[in-house]
Amino acid sequence: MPFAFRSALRRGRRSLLAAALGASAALILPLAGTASAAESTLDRLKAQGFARIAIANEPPYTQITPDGKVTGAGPELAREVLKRLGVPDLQASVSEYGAMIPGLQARRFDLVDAGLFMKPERCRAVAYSEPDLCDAEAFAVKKGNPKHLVTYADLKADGVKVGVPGGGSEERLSLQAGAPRDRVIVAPDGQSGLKMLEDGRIDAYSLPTLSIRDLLQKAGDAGLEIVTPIKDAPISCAGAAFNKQDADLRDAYDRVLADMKKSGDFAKIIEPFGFPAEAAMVTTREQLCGGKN
Ligand code: 6CS
Repeated sequence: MPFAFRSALRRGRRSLLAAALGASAALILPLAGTASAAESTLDRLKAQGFARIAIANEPPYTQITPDGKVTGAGPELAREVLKRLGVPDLQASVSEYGAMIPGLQARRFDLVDAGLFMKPERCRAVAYSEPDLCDAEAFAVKKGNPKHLVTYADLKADGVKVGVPGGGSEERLSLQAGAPRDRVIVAPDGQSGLKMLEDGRIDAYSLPTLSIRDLLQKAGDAGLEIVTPIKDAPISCAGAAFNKQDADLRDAYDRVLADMKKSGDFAKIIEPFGFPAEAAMVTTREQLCGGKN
């Protein structure tokens, strides 16, 4: 092949290549552009300076104070871990427990740290951190517990009605124990649940022990009492929950959480809210999820 041609070819090939490269450069550029799409969620949170967190306003797990401050064991712990990861702030939105996982999947929130207990079906839907907040289940009942409700199985008894949070563990535990659907009543929040009990519309209101204790203490109604632990329900542990695609963020979160558990900072944050740090340190995500998460 004559030199000129070869060179032209080469030129041609080069221009082809350049064109291709150009094209591929053009390709690479958007890819590079999209590389930003691959920017990690942690990078995005650092850049925006805050993380969006879902809470249920169920003290001591999560609480919005009258002056609008977001607190409770979950947000205080998440705030400290995220701060150590370079994300200085949290922005909270109140959500029902049943809407938290769909909200994570739809990226309406960046994380949940509201005491969303680890259950295998939830572990299949989101990426959990290692355990943080552990608690038993409880009932609020009328003084003297007139219907002798001490287990979820007791809720099967004729005419017994129980109040539960929508999409929460207590709803699932009541139905799994055989309580008929039409006698498992969703209460939008703790105050409404107690009001339904006081008005005799339900015979028991079920939430975790620390939440029922907080509600009764604030209600100061001598006509109500707590039943805990509910013997046919496990001790449950929650963790911070993330979108399944944010395993990197979850892993980074876990590294800081592990350091804080070792240093005692974890206990310093959650124990003033009534949560035993030890309980979250003698179990693992794998055990609670019944396998890898
Ligand atoms: O994870 C749950 O479903 C439950 N956790 C808390 C802290 N409160 C109620 C809710 O049902």
